[in-house]
Amino acid sequence: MHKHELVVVANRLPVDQHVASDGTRSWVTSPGGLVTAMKSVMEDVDSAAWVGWPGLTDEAIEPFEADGMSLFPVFLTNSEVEKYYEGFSNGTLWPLYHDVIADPNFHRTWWDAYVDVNRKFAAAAASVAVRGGTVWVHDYQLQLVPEMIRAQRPDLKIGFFNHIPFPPFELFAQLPKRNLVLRGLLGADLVGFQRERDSINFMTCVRQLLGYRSAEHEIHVPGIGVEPDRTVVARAFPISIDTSVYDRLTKDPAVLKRAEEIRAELGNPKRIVLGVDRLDYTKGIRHRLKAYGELLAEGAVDPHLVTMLQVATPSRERVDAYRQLRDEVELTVGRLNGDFAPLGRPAITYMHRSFNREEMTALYMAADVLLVTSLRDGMNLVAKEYISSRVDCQGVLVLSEFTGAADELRAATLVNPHDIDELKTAILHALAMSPDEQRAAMESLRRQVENNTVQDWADDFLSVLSEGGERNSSPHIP
Ligand code: GDG
Repeated sequence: MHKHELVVVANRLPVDQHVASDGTRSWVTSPGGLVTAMKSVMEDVDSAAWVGWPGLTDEAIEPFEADGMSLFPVFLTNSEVEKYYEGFSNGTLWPLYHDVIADPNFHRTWWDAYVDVNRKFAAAAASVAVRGGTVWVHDYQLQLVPEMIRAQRPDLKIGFFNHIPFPPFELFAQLPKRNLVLRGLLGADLVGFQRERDSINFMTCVRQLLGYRSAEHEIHVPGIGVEPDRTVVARAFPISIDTSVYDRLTKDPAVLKRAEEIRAELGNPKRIVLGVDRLDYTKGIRHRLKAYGELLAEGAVDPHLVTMLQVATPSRERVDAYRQLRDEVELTVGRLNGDFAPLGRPAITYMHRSFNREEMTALYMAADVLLVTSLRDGMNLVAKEYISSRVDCQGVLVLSEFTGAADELRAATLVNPHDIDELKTAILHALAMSPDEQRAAMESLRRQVENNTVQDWADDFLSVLSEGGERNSSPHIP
C-alpha cells in the first residue's frame, strides 16, 4: 500500500455521500473550516491522507480519492455509532467538557465501544503513515488514538488537537475512566487546545491524577520498562477561519444582492439582530431568547423597527437532550411571536435548517448585530466569520466571555450570558452604537482575524509538532 507523509485522523471524512435522483452516488467535499485548513497543508506535502468515518453504517467502503485527497474510510456499525458517537462522545464527554451545562450520562457499554472504535481509527492511521511521518488526530471522539498509534508506530510524530474546551480538574475528575483518557492523549508529542486555560486545565489533571511533573508547557512522561521518557507539549493554538473565502464572497455581486434582498424580505427593518448556531445547549440560545423576549415585553425593543433572525442548524437529533432543546426553543419562539409579532411579520424569524456559504455570508452582511451567547464554546467560528464578512467595518458583535474567541476578540461587546440583565443591556447598547463606534471596534476585530487565519493555525501546529516529534522519536518500528 502507498504510504503517506501526513495523515489526518478525524471522526468524519471531509466528504459526504450524495445520492442523485437517478440513484447515482458521488462524494461531495463538506464545506467545513477544518477541511479548508487541512487541504491547504495537505497540498504542501508530497502525500497526505485522511482517515475518518464516511457517515454510513450499512456498508464498508474501500479507500478512494476525492478532491485530490486520499481518503481511508473507517467502517462503523450502527451500534458503534450509537454507543461511541451518540453515547460516550456526545452523551458523556460533550456535556462534561462544556461545564456540565447538561447532565452527562455514562454507560460502560458506551466506553467499551469508544475503546474499540478508537482502536479501529488508530489501526487505520498506523497502516497508512510513512516511516517517520506525521499524524494529526482531531477532537474529543478520538482521545485514545494517540497512545494506540504510538504503541504500534513509535517512529511517528503524533499531534492531537481538541476542538472543544478541556474542563477544570474538579469536573474532569468526575469522568469514569479518566486516567485512561489522559494516557490516551499523552501518547501524542503535542496536545493542542483552543485556549491557554484549556491547556492549563489539562496539565493540572495530568499532575493531580497521574502525578507527572510539568513546567511551562511541557509534561514529563516517564517511560514504562524499556520505553524512554518523553516530553509532551501542551499548548494553545486558537483555531480560525479561511478569510479568503469571505474576501471573495463579499465581492460577489450575487451575495451583495442577496444581502439586500434579505433586508427587504425582513421588511427593511431599522436593525436586524442575528443568531447562527448549531442547535446545541452549549450555545445559550435559551438565554438569548429570554433576554430578547424581556426587551420585547418591556417595549425596549420595538418589533416594528427591530427584527431578530435565528438560524439553528439541525444537530445530533437522535440525542435526547437535543430533542428537548429543540422543543423548548420552538415553544419559546412561538410564544414570543404570539405575544409580540406585528401583523404578518414575526418578531423572531426562526430557521431550523442549513444554508450554503453564500447565503450565510449574505446573512452576516445584512445583520447589524450578531449575538453569540454560548455558555461554553471551544472557539466559536461564527463570530470570526461575521467579522470577516464585515468589509464595510459596520456591525456589532455581542460575544460571550465563555467562548474561546473572547480571549482574542477583545474589541467585541463582551457579555456574561448567564446574567440576563447584562445581556439585555449589551443588546440595547449594540443596537444604539453609532457608525463611528461600530467602525472603531470592527476595524480592530478585523485586524485580529486577518492576523490569525486557519492556515496560520495549521502551519503553527505542524511546525511545533515537527520540533517536538524530533525530540521524542524512536528509530525503530516494533
Ligand atoms: C466546534 C466547537 C469550535 C452553521 N450553520 C450553518 C453552517 N454553520 C457553520 C458555521 C461555522 C460552523 O458551522 C460552526 O462552528 P462553531 O465554531 O461556531 O461551532 P461548533 O460546530 O460547535 O464547532 C467550536 C469549532 O469546533 C472549531 O474548532 O470553534 O467551539 O464547538 O463555520 O458557519 N454552515 C453552513 N450552513 C449552515 O446553516 N454552510
